[in-house]
Amino acid sequence: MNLDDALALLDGARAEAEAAVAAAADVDALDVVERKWLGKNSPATAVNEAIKTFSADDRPRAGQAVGAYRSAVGEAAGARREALTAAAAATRGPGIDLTLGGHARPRGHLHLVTQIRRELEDIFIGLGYRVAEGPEVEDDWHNFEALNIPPAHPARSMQDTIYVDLGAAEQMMLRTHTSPVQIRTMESQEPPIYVVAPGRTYRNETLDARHSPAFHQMECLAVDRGLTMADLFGTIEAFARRLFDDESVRTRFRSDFFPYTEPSAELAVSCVFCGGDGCRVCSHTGWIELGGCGMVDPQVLAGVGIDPEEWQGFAFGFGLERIAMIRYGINEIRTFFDNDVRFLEQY
Ligand code: FA5
Repeated sequence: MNLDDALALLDGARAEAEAAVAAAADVDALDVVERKWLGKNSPATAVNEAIKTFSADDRPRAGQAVGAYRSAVGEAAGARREALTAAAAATRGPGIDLTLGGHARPRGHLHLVTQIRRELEDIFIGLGYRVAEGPEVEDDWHNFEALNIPPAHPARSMQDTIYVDLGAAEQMMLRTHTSPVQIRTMESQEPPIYVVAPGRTYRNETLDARHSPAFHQMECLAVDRGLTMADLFGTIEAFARRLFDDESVRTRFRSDFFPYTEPSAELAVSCVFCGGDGCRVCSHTGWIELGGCGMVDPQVLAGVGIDPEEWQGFAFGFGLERIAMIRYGINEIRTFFDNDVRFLEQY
């Protein structure tokens, strides 16, 4: 083979190869065409073999011709391969592309109030308490009367709620606090008693930043021999330090009134944001109110058949939303039940 033969061979081969590429009906057929026109037995290889017999002047021209042939046929095959693949994908429809990876389902988590409730339960269980429960729809005796709040008592007007009349004798209501669980526990078990009772409570309340008609409280009740206010104060201090994970948190008790405790106190903790110096969260007082507490009134003990000469008790109750608001600096109670995932997923 001389140079002219080689150029003629490549010219003819190129035309044939391009026609074969265009005629390839699928990718498999195209593979066969490519092997034939660009592979080991192709005209390009034959010319390459012959080049070494050419004169030094002819070799570069022959080499260039082989290069031009390879790139022309190679490009035509590449374009045809792309077109065939796209056409095949279009006829398959959207299909399943296993290389894309999956769509993970977003995982939820417990509501902030439930998290706080469980954390508090753990703290009190660590102190030797049991968790008690009571119904959200309560009767008059447990919600009011057994707690020294008879029908005309002014404390009732501060805790108005939804009442359900079940005939003349019976009136049920949505409980206004968790204190009725104190009564239910004392009615059903002998002292010594150490229980906490978390749960939902309801009041006829205008919704504002810190008050809601439905909220959560946690009640704590201890009945044992020889309990004093020192036990009450010590228990509250221990729980507040554990809850806020801060040994410097101080507790404050100010004289207050609840018909079922005597003496009674309002319970506050030093502001965990400013350490008691005063800031926006604590309205510049340095203190944040958590709830109420006191020594169980001897009359309440006697009312459920526990001898107040032998047994003494202390109790306290506080709001769970309030604790969460303090702990995380949340200033709007509505956010707890708006159920906006953008808020809830932060905690
Ligand atoms: C009581 O409910 C008493 N039963 C507490 C108690 C228990 C006193 C045992 C003595 C012995 P008070 O009404 O202050 O007290 O409510 C206690 C806490 O519940 C408040 O400090 C607040 O944190 C929360 N709370 C009360 N009303 C609402 C409301 N409408 N929305 C949100 N939280 C509330």
